[in-house]
Amino acid sequence: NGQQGLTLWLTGLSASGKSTIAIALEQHLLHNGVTSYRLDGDNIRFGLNKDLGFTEADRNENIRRIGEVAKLFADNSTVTITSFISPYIADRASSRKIHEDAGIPFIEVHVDVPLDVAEARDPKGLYKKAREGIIKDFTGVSASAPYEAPVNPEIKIENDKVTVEEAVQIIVNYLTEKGLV
Ligand code: GGZ
Repeated sequence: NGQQGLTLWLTGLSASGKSTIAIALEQHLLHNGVTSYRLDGDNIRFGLNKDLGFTEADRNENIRRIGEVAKLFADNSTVTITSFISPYIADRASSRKIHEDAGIPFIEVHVDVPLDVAEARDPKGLYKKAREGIIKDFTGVSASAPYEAPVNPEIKIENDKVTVEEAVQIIVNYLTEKGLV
């Protein structure tokens, strides 16, 4: 495997479409012979990070551990795709730093939709529960849980304006242009 390992760090609100893009991107890469691995809530928050909730401190630790794990996968020549809200600029910057200190590319991908679009989608009814006060500390809804949008991400996908296939193509085009795949 002569592939250069790297991390594609997806960030965005709940229901912005991160997981859908991550799954389609992983499939695309695997079909093209690129070893890829996806880290998401299903394989991290129910395992390694099952001791963590959604306070600011727990999210900081969630993202810290995910950044370290992503770096290990990428260090083993894998195109690693992380799919977490990762709402804090400082935490994403820390993940970037541990990658860049190891000479591993870190590509921040803002999966951007307006809050009202994410809230209208509400596939799991979580926004509704957050508005009702049943879920506390809900990103974008609760004052305690802001989403700090990336200021200068490598890639920004306006995910209320493109299809999944187009989103994948935007990311693949970036990787190709940079000579990373
Ligand atoms: C945000 C929450 C919360 C709260 C449960 N705030 O849309 P989902 O359901 O499938 O994805 C969300 C996921 C967010 O976990 P992350 O590990 O990505 O968050 S972070 O990066 O901020 O640590 C949502 C669900 O968990 N969920 N409670 N209070 N999202």
